[in-house]
Amino acid sequence: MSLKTIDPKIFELIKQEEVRQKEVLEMIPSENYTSVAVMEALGSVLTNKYSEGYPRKRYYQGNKIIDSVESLAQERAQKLFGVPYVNVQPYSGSPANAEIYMALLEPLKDKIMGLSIAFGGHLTHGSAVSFSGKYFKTVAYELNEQGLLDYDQILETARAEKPKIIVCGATAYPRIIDFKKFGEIADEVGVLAGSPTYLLADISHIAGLIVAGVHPSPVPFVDIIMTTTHKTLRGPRGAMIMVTEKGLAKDPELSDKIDKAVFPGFQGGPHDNQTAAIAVALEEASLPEFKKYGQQIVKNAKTLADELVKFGFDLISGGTDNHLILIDLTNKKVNGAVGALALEVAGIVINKNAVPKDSMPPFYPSGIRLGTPAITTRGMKEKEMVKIAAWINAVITQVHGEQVPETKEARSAFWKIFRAKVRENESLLKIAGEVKEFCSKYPIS
Ligand code: DSN
Repeated sequence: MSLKTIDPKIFELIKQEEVRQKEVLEMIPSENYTSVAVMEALGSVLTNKYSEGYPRKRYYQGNKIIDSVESLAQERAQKLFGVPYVNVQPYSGSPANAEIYMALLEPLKDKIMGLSIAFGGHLTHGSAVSFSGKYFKTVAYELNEQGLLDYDQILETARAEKPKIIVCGATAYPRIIDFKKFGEIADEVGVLAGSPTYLLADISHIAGLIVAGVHPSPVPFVDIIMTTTHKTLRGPRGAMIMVTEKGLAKDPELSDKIDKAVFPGFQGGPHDNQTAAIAVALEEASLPEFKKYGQQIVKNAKTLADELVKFGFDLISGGTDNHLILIDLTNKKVNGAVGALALEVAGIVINKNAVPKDSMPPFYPSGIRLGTPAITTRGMKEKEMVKIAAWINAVITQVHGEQVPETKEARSAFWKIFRAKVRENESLLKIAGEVKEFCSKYPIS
């Protein structure tokens, strides 16, 4: 029986979401539109199968075909990234990072060093509210006054703290990451500590850019790489853990340790439909068009950044090298949550985000984060970015002065009133109409 017949409510909600995705500018930098081919694999009969274990070593029968699917995904990832080993089973990025820590660290004893979440790191890079900060010792590094990674400070902290694992990678860092420098830091600290210091590159945001050759690859310099598969890589939700030649030279058992941590350490049966969809996305990413796509993502982000700067927006680090722009709205007298909601009302979907040294709480941060992967997938180019920047400026101008109060009680009262008011703002609704008309020219295939 079809979805429409068995569950018209869910059918209708999916249709509504499809329309929403078509009619707005999706500019959350971690989101993208997967291809129909990826979704076909994801919605296939492979979802029916259990396949605990790995190719040719399964704990369930009937896995001959699944073995081929998983091996194909592994081979494609190995070739695309140039690594000797890939585990394609992690359900998503957070479990994948947990699995890496489980493989290499002793809980409550060993230390993770990662970029502070307040400066653009991910929750799983050692934040106190995630398992990474609860079950392991942690030390964080920060960005400098210019909003850039400060490799001297990172080296100094690493020397003093001797972490067992250093994480390089971020969810809100708009600049090139110097993996070579991170590699030198990890190697030096390993010598000082007298045991390996592993370097993990979390490339979730930039994997597609690396494949396209528009961001340097971490492969020669790091030991382990984790990436989600659904951001610039444009696959389904999922993740992969890769082991490099350097990592294997440091620890010949590294891939075995990772495999054991993924299954049976952390997960049960892999989601074979997800694995197949990852394989499809990797195939797509190996095509020449994908290089052009990656180049265009960056060109678009740079154009958008330049235009926003012209309107007086305060971009962290002054601009971007990748797909992502982080803006501190303080000089515009607009809170990040206010700006994000106003933009949503106007059909521009971005996310509120903390900025370095933010004095506001995470639900009402001072900034917004936006990116170009999804709108580039729709075929938008530099001239469209100019138009989008003008809309963003018009929206933020509309909510100028809408600051979030300092106390918790006043904040809730303010938010309730603002939320109702902004949804009826005629100027924003007019922009939403223009955005909808504009988006109709860029179909999602
Ligand atoms: N939630 C992802 C992001 O938006 O960057 C990271 O997990």
